[in-house]
Amino acid sequence: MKNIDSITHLRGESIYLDDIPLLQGTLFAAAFPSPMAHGVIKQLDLSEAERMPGVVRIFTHKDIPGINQIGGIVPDEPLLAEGHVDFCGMPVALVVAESRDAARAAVKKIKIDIDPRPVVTDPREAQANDQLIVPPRTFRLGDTSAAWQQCTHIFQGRADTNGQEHLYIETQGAYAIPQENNALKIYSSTQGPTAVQRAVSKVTGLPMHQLDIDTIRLGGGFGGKEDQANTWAALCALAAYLLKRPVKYSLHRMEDMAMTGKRHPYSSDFKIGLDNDLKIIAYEATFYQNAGAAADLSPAVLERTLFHCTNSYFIPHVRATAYSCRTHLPPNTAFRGFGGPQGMFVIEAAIAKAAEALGIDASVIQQKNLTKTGDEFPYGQKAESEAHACWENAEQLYALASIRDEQSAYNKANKLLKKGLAVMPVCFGISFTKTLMNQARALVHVYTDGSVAVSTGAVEMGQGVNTKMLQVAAQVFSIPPHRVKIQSTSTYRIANTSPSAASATADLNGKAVSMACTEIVQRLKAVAAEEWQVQPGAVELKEECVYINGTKTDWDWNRLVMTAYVKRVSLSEHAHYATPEINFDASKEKGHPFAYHVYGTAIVETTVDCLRGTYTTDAVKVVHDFGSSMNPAIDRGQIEGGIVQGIGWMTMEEVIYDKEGRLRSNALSTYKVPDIYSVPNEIAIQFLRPTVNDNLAIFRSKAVGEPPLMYGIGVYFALRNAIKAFNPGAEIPFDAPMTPEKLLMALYTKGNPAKHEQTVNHLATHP
Ligand code: LUZ
Ligand code: MOS
Repeated sequence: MKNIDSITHLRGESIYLDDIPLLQGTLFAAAFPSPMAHGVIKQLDLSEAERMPGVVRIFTHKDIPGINQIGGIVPDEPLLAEGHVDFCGMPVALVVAESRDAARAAVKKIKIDIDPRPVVTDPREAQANDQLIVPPRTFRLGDTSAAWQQCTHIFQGRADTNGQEHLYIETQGAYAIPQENNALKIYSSTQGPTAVQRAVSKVTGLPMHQLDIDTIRLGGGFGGKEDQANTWAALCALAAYLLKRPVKYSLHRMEDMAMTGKRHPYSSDFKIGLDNDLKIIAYEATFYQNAGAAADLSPAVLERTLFHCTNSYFIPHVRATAYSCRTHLPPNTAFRGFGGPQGMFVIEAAIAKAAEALGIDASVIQQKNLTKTGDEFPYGQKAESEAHACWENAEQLYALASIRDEQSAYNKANKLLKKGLAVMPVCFGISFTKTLMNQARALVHVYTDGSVAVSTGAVEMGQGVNTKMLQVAAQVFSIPPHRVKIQSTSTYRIANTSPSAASATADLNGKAVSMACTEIVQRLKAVAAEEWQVQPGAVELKEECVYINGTKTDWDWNRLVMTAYVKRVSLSEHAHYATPEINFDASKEKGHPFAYHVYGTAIVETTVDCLRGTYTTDAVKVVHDFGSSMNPAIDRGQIEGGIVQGIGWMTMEEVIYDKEGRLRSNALSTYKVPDIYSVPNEIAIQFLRPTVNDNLAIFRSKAVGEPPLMYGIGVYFALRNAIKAFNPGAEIPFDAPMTPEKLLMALYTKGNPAKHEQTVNHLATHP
C-alpha cells in the first residue's frame, strides 16, 4: 500500500505547522539568542527593541509564571537565560510582535552585556574538569584485565565522530492559541506531544489537562524534535498565556541551525585484543560524549552507545565506559540511531586498525566474530542472532568475492582512481532503553456510517507510521483502507505518550491499535452471533461482510455496525499496550532491555579520485532483516533514506564550532548535506526471509527507522580502503567525517604515494 500522504504531498496540500490558517490577532515571536557561549549577564537592555514598530511585549525569565525549567531527564535547562548564558544561541528574551519581520527586527535591537567566562567545546577537556552531566557508566562482560594475556594481537587507538545537523525540511515551530478558562491549544512540530505538554505545564504552571498539544505531521524529525521542540512550544505558550492572544513562532533555517542541538560528537579510545585465530577476545572503550550545555537526552543517548558498543559481534570480555561531558555548545540531542552509531563506529575502527596492522581484510575479522544465537551482549541479553544469516546471504547474493576481484583488477589498471570495499554489519536493539517508555495507547471509534477513526500517540514525520496504523486497523476490521482515517496526534485524545522515536513507534502504537480494534471486533461478533443464534466463534468478518460458519451472509459491515449501535453496544475502544518481557537493572547494568534486535549487512563500494580527493559511493548492497514487512515500499524508503543520511554523517556533513563556541557551519552554504549527486549509484535491498524471533514487532514487521543509518558507516571504511589502495602506508586518523579535504590529505601522507608527476602525465594523455 502506498503512503497515505503521497497524494497530498505531491500536490502540496499536506498541512504542516506553517500551513495552518492563522486566527485573527495572531502575534509572532522571535527569540533573542545569546551571542556568547559562556558568561554572566551583566545587563540586558530591551528599551530600544521595545520601541520598535509592531512590538507588543518582550519577555524574559522574570515573566515566567511557573518554573523556568524545561530539562526532561535532568532539570538543568532554563527556558530563558537567567543570570548567565551557557551556549551561543541560548534564548535570552522573547520578542512578540504584530508580524514576523517586526519581531525579528526588534531582536536585532536588544543589547546585552556579558562578562565572558572560559568556553569549553572539547568533551575530553570537560571530562578532565569534572564537568559531567551525569556520573559515568560502565558496561562489563567477562574480565578484560585478565583477558589481555590470552591475546596474540593487541591494538589501541582513538576514534572521533562529529555531530550532525538534523536538517528536517520543516524547521522547528509552534502555534499556541488561548482557549477559555486558561486552556491552551498548541500546534507543535514535535515528535513528543507529551514532552511538549510537560514543558509547557512547568513553564506556565497550568495543569497538563489544560494543554492540548496537537500535531498533524512533521516535515521530518530525525530525533531533532524528540525533545527540542519543547523550547519553541513553551515560548509560544508563555506568550499566548500572558497576552491572551494566539502566538506563532516558526524558526528561520539559520536560527534553527544556530540554536538547536545536533547529533552528539564523540571522542573515544579503544583497545582490542585478538587471538591467533582472529577471534576478538577483549575490547575496552572509553567514550567522551559532547553533551553540550544541558542534559537534554544525553544520558539516554550515552546509554545506547554502551548498548551498541560491540555492534554485531560477540566479544567475551568487554569493558566500556562512557562520560557525558558538559560543554558550552547548544545541548546535543537525539538523532536517528541515538548514540548507537557513535558506539559502532569505534568498534569498526578498532577492527579496521587490527586488520590494517595484520595486513588482512577487516571482513575476515568481522565475519569470524559475528554474534550467534545464545551469545550474551555486554548488558546481559542473549542474542537471537540473524547476523550470520544476513552476512552470508549478502556474501552470496552480491558475489562478494567477485566484487573484490573486480576491484583489485580495477585498482591494478588505474593509477588515479582507486576502489575500496567494506562490509558493514549492523545490530540494533528495538525498544526505548528506558523500559517505562515502552507503552502506548490507541483510541478507536467506529461511527454509525461504518467509517473508522484511529488516534494514537504516534507522530507522522514522513516515516509512514500513519499508513502502518491504518493498515493495522483495516486488517483487523477487514475493511478497505479508505474507511479508516488516522487523526492528528493530540494530548486530549491520547495521554502520556512516549515520543515517536527509538524505531519503536509502529510497534508500540500498532499493537495498541490492534488491541483496540480486536476488542471492537469481539463485540461486533457477539452482536452477529446473537442475531444468527450461533456461538461468536462461528462469526467471521471478511472484506466488509459477515460470515457465519464460513458462509457469506447478506449482512455487511455497515449493517453490523448499525445493529450494534441500535443494541447500545460500544463502538469505541481505548487500548493500552506495554511491551512484555523487557527489563533492565541500571544498578547492575544487566537485563533484557530490547524486545528484539534488527540485523543487517551492507556491502559498500566506493571509488576515490586520487588527484582531487573526491569520491563516489558506487553501491550499497544490503541484506536486511525486516521480519515480514507490512509495507515494503515504506520500509525500502526508510532504508534508502537511512543509508544516505548515514553517508552524509560519515563523509561530508561537518558541524564546525569555533573556539568561542560559535557555529560556523550555520547555513547550507557552509554545511554540506548529501544531494542527488552524492547518493550511491546503486542501492540494492534484499529482504532476509522472515524469522521466528519477531513476534513483538507489529504483524511481525520489524522496526526499520534507525538501523539502516548505520550502513553508512561502511562508506567511511570503504573510503579508507580505497586510500590504502593508492597509498598503502597512508596514516589516516579515525576521524569522521571523511570529507574530500581530509581524504586528499590522507592520500598524500607519508608512506608510498604514487608519483605526482607521473599522475599529471597520465591525466594529460587520458583526459
Ligand atoms: N529515545 C529515547 C530514543 O528516549 N530512548 C531511546 O532508547 C531511544 N532510542 C532511539 C531513539 N530515540
Ligand atoms: Mo529518534 S533518534 O528515534 O527521535
